Amino acid sequence: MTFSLPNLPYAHDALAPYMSKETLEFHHDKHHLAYVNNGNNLLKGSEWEGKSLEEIVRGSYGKNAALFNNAGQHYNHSQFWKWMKPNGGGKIPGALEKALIDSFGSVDKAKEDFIQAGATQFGSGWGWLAVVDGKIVANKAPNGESPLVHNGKPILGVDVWEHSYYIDYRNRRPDYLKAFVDHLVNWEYVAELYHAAAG
Ligand code: MN3
Repeated sequence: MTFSLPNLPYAHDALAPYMSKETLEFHHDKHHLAYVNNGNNLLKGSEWEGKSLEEIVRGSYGKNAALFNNAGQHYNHSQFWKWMKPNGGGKIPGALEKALIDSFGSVDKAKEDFIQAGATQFGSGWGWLAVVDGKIVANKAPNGESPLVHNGKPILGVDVWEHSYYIDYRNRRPDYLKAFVDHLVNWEYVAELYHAAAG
């Protein structure tokens, strides 16, 4: 397969004021496109040509850093656009809510641990909720890494590279993370991934 840039599932201005049109124009139209183009160039003639995106991400990790960085970021961003929606952050579907309570003690604690993971990722990277051994865990990873390469199944991720929030929040990464959780997360999509991951 070759990588292609997915369309945003909403208009560029649909997530304002929590994520601006300008941020999405740079982040989706330029940053994500660069990962797609660089990834396609690096994929050509490699042993991963013709594999699925997840196979490429897992296979290139630790073996081909340049390909991994671009394929990993293509995977992360393709999901990231779907992890958000206009008027997001509302009610969490029942079965996912129960799973969050079982894993963290409460929904508030799950949100707090997710925000904390993103806030404490030093430098560029992502904050994650992932299913590991049937439980949901919060963690963080640098650069283009994700739970996919750490024996987990990602169900929610937030980009904490500065390009994701600096236009709208400047250096206030914790404010961005709180707005992401309170106003942007598409919990229905997270629930869909949770059910697929938990079987
Ligand atoms: Mn990004």
